[in-house]
Amino acid sequence: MNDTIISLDRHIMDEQRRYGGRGDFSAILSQIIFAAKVVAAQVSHAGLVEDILGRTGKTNVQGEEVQKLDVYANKVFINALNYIGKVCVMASEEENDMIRIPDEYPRGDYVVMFDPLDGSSNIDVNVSIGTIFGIYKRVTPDGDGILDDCLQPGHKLFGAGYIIYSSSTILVYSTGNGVNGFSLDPSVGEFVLSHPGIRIPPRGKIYSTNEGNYPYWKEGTREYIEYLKSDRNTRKAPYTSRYIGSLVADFHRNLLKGGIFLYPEDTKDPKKATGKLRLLYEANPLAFIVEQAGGRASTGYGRILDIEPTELHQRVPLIIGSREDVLEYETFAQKNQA
Ligand code: AHM
Ligand code: MG
Repeated sequence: MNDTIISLDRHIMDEQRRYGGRGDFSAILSQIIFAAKVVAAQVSHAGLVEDILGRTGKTNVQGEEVQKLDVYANKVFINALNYIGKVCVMASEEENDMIRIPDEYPRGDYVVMFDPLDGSSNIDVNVSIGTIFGIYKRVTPDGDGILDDCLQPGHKLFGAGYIIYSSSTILVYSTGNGVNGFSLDPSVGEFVLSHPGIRIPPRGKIYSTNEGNYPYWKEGTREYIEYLKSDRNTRKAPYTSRYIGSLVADFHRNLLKGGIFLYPEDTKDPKKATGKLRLLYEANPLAFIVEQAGGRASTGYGRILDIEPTELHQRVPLIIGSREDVLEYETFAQKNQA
């Protein structure tokens, strides 16, 4: 039996000692861990409790109105973070506007951006879903955080991570000193270090994309996917296709095994003309993690982390994964702009 299990709390404390800090970030992370455990517990019951599967307006046995799981997760994360005095403003994919800290609680120095339950169309069919978060230092001096605090480029991220609710619940995060993964041990109710020092292979053999969008992709993207499926590619053998349709799950697999995930812009749907996925809640945190693991994240035309955001719910093309694969896509994407 292993008697030197490293809990996530211990790891956070070790990182704080090693890299300094006042413990503010650790306090935020501890609340995210708590919220993740609450959401994980609900997700694991979702198959049993019919009413929490994607339906609202129903009442449960106590006569309370039942919330959709993504709405529930949103509230759990807000309530875990809004009272600790470390955060000045938040923004969530589930909310139209920024989330103010209630008047009765102090404001802190950090900004938290999150997607509380990504891949929510997969909830009803028992497929993996996840939470994604990014943490910035505020740019304004004090008081309520404002839009400028939220609209920071990803290279300013102080830390980022995700939680995947699957056969086990795993939390992966980085504060800019590499990437580590922790699995929730249900017998003790703690996350324990299971994936230390994650590095993504420089080249993979998996591609993940919604190929149903092929007719609406631009020329360069189509050619790239044809190239991967042929034996003309660098591997001299067709790539394997894997697409779950939950970004966190597709990303996590590729992070561990190597490969490329693509959600490029779409010429059919005007809403997806600039991509589907959200810069602040999805693309930036995962781009930060993949770079910390030695990979690359790009729009096809430039680095995700360099984008200066202009609005909260901004969408971007997201091409992310093994460094050599993403760089190769970028050479094909030049044709998209011709
Ligand atoms: P959501 O934030 O509404 O859940 O949408 C994001 C999800 C991602 O998890 C996934 O990568 C993508 O949408 C799948 O989109 P599609 O169904 O168009 O392939
Ligand atoms: Mg999402």
